[in-house]
Amino acid sequence: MKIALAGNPNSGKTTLFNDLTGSSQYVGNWPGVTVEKKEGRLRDHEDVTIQDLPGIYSLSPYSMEEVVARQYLVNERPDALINIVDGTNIERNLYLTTQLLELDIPMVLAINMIDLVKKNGDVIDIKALEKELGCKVMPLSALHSEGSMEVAEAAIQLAKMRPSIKNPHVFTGSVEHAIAHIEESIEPTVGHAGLRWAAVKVFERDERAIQEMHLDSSVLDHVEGHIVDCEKEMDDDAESIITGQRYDYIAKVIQTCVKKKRQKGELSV
Ligand code: GDP
Ligand code: K
Ligand code: MG
Repeated sequence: MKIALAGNPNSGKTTLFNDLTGSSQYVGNWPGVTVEKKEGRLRDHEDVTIQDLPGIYSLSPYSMEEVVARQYLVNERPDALINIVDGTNIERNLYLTTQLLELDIPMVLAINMIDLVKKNGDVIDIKALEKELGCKVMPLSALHSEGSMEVAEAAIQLAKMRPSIKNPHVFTGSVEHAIAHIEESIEPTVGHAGLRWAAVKVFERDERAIQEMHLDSSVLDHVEGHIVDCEKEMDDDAESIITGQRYDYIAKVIQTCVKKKRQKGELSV
């Protein structure tokens, strides 16, 4: 069984990876690029490999790290994902989370640095986050080895049960409408696994991702009509629509699930 570790830089990926694998690590490079590839065996689990992915902020192909991570996730489809986020910086970290959820790979969202979150007096409502995002959410303090094995065990369980991720409605009606049309058009070629991920990429006109889907030009021409309609309605370009709505969605989730202790000097309203 293969479990991949994904997260922003400095979210604690290396700390968690070391905690989970101990000394059973193999370090190399991803094929063709000088991005480090680390793999290890999960402690006390002969049959579970932990695959460390490069630290990334999104699955857009703007850096070699992002390309490596998304090619691995899309093509290899690990049995489960641990998405580690920095709990003290959760709003920024959730951008990647919304993209990972679209892949429909069983996923545990591990809210790391929970020791610091508590020390700051902030409260993250784990259950509310689970409800909003539709995936398993767990607190973690990788540095203190609190919750690491629990997160890994939860990922193993999900890999065995393979529950389908119920994607939250991240986008507005007209965007979801276009995405639904795209899903229908590309499913015969792309298949069911990661269909929503692929549809969003087609909507964004992500050339590299589209190239790898090997879609017929007639399919692309057909969906282009839906994309243009949506852009006209929203008076914005498709890629900006997706990015902007992800941020809006995350802001709403944070408002519901995170209570920040007021800073000194801040007015209560
Ligand atoms: P990576 O870039 O995602 O691999 O992050 P690292 O594992 O290198 O961690 C970044 C920094 O956060 C390091 O200084 C870690 O010691 C620290 N760190 C990681 N996990 C925790 C945690 O649970 N609590 C605290 N307080 N610090 C942590
Ligand atoms: K680091
Ligand atoms: Mg690291």
